[in-house]
Amino acid sequence: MHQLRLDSPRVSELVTGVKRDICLLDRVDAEEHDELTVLDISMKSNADALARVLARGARVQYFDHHGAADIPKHPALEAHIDTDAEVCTSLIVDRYIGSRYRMWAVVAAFGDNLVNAAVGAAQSLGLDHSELARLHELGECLNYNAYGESVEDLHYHPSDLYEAIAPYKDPRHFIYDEPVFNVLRTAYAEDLYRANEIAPLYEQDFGAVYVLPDAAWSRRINGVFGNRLAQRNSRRAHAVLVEKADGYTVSVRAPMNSLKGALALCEQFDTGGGRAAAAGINRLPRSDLELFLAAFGHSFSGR
Ligand SMILES: [Mn+2]
Repeated sequence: MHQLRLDSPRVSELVTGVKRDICLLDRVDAEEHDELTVLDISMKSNADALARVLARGARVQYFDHHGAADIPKHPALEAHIDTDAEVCTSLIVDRYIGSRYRMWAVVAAFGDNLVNAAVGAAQSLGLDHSELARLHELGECLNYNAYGESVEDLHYHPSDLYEAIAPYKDPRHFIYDEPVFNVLRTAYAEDLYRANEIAPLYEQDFGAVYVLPDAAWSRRINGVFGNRLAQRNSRRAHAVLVEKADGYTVSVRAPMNSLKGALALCEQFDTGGGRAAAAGINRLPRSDLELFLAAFGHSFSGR
């Protein structure tokens, strides 16, 4: 959205939330002639709400990289959907606006753990190694701030974070001029340190499963912790579970060298969804833990 608004500024109402809060269109009370810009939430999860706002006479511009099922044919819907595993929403927007704010697209691609795609997109920018490393770190920090059960778990409300970023055309200036980056970087390092202290619950050559305790830091770090594990061991699949009162939330990362199998695993459970490379289960009952471990083994052992 930052790229789009830099390219064509407009006054709008921002509807956002934590990463798992994906049914954002449900919260939009659209009227005729309203213009909606929808980013990075699956059309599948928002299908009913999308049909509703279109029926009310709103126009919708939709950018996303999640599995879409059926894209409705409607004259007021402009859909930019690309489910390629090496593409994220920021790169779809980059394409749409003619790469005018490529550096921010690179930051976001790093945030989505699409390291190769980010480095590839950065090629034309002529950055040196340390600048690229800084953008990588910024992407991870911004992505890290999206993870939590509710916004209370986060360091910044996502809309406040957007307001902080909004004036900056160049992410390098944001890094040096705003305290946000340092706050997030420090907090991120602390959370990651705690996660790294935890031994896996299940570990095989082909994958490992970790369980983090019921705490705000676990809910913040589990996604990026999963990305870190995936980067450290690219032939392994990883699942990171976070305990909650009645069970677990689950995030699964497919092996980086195949980017496949995460969605197929998670879809076997009622509240599972996501993409082939990175998927999750919103609520895994405690009694289903053994079932999940078995399904994880079946999915990734190659047997
Ligand atoms: Mn995304």
